[in-house]
Formats: sequence, structure tokens, C-alpha cells
Amino acid sequence: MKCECSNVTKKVTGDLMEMTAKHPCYSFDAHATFARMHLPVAPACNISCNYCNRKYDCVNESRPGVTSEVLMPEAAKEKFLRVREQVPNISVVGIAGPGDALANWSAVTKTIRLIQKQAPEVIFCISTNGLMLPHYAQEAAALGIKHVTVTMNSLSARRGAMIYRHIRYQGKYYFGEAAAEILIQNQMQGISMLAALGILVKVNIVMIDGINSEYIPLLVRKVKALGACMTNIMPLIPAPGSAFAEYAPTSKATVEIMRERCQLDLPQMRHCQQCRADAVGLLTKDRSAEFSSKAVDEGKKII
Ligand code: CLF
Ligand code: SF4
Repeated sequence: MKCECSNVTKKVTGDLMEMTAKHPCYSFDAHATFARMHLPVAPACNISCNYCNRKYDCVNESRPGVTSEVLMPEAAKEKFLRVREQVPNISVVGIAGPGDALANWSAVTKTIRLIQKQAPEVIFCISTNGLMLPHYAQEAAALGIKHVTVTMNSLSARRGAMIYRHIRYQGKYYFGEAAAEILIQNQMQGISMLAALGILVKVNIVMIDGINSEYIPLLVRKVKALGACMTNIMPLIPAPGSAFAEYAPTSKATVEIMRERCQLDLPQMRHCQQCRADAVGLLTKDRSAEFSSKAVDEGKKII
């Protein structure tokens, strides 16, 4: 089985291709067979996206940033061991929030090391806004991470300022175009560092009608030049309580047309489920509710 990324970058060795063929997000063929679990060990975020509202305790909602609980590294390892017993086809452990993986780097590294001791075969995957990538790309590679998703929505600080409220970088808050400029520069530098380190970079793009939609093909070509191997264009989900709450959701049809257009430049992920930060199971069959601490406690009471 060949992964999409091997068509784009020569850095995909046999081992990495084999590993990626079991990654349900990077390989379409894997998504019906292999499961992933997200460990919600990253509550803090260092930027503020206008489409974000990280809401806890909502088991009925499936969108990025939602989780029923945040875990400390030890508890995350315990959860992994518990889940693996019942979901043996877990191939990937991902850190996808509820904040940013790199804004919680010590908890993330601790979690990964704890699990690596128990299950060296697991593929680790992290998802980030990219602000801290220039600082942590080397460490991620040293930890053995081979799959990183960077969410990047704009190449222009002017449009970026419409998407991000602020960033917190090296102890200081930045707003408006100054914030977007730093974020974009770090995302671009980070993607090229990761690619040079042999990490497969997928870029997630939130398609927001009237803000970044017409510039997405340009963005896709740019991230390809930087070394990304795939993009995942996702519709805006206007989260209640977020600055974009009243914004029109991007239609599936519009996203699909954009994917078709961008496919000419780079492979497109088309099976993304915009998962929760504590998602468990096959992409198309979320089992997170079965494994929350509340569900486990209730199970103990019944026993
Ligand atoms: Fe998770 Fe993301 Fe890794 Fe997959 S999800 S950190 S790359 S293991 Fe996958 Fe979920 Fe879409 Fe993400 S379907 S939201 S793309
Ligand atoms: Fe929310 Fe993620 Fe944006 Fe942080 S990077 S504000 S967690 S969407």
C-alpha cells in the first residue's frame, strides 16, 4: 500500500511509507481499517482564532477543540492502555488539543515518552497552529514524530488579521497584522524545517468564504514549495460563542470544488472528520464517549 505523500516527497523511505500506510488521516486506504486516538493533554493555546471556542463536556459535538476532559500525561498513558485493550486496531496516537500541542510541549513530550515505553510501534502525530514550530521542530524529530499537521489559513497578514485576534509569543501579546505576520512567518519556517527533517507535513486550511477562500490555491502552492505533502481544506464550522459564530458555514460543495482545483498541485485529504480533541476509534465511528473518565467511573459503579 502506497501513501499519498510518497508521490510528492522523495524523503519517504520504505519504513516511513509502511508506517504512513497505517495512518488513517494520511492514507485514505487506511481509514476504514486503522483507528486513531487523540489524547487531550494540551489545554493551553498561544493564539486566538476567530473560529475557535474550546468547550468541554459536550459529548454530542464533534469538532476540533472539543473534549470532555483534559488529561495529565500519566492519566493519558493509562487511558491509552485501557483503550488499546478494546480497540486493538489503534495505529496512531495524536495530540490535537484542545489547545495547541506546541503550547503544551512539556506535557506532550512526557506523554509521548510514557507511551513509547509501553508501545514502541505506535505512530505519534501532532497538530499545531505552527507558532512554535521553529523552536520545537528539531525536538519533535528527535522524539520520533513523523507526522505533523499545521493549520495555516493565510499567507497575507492583512487577511490573517481577520482570522486571528491575537498571538502570545515569547512572553508578549501581539494583535492584528503584527500578530498574523509573526504567525505566518513561523508557520512557513516551521513547515520547511519539518520537511527538511524528514517529517510528513499535512497542512489543514479552514476555508472561510470572503476571507481566505479565493487565495487557497496560492497557499497550497506555497506550502508545497515549502515541503508539505498534502493539504486538507476544511469547511468553517461557526462555533457557538466564537467571533465567527454568526458567520456562514462553508458548504461542502464549495470545499469540494476547491479541493478539485488544488488537487492539481498537491494531494488533498477528503475524508477528514474534523475530530474532537479526545476522539477514539475509526475516523468514521467515534467512540470517545465510551472511554471518558465519567464513562469509566460509571462502569466501575455498575460492577
Ligand atoms: Fe489526529 Fe490530525 Fe493526526 Fe489525524 S486527526 S492529529 S492527522 S491523527 Fe484526521 Fe481528525 Fe481530520 Fe485531523 S480526521 S481532524 S485530519
Ligand atoms: Fe483554537 Fe486551535 Fe486556534 Fe488555538 S490554534 S485558538 S486551539 S483553533
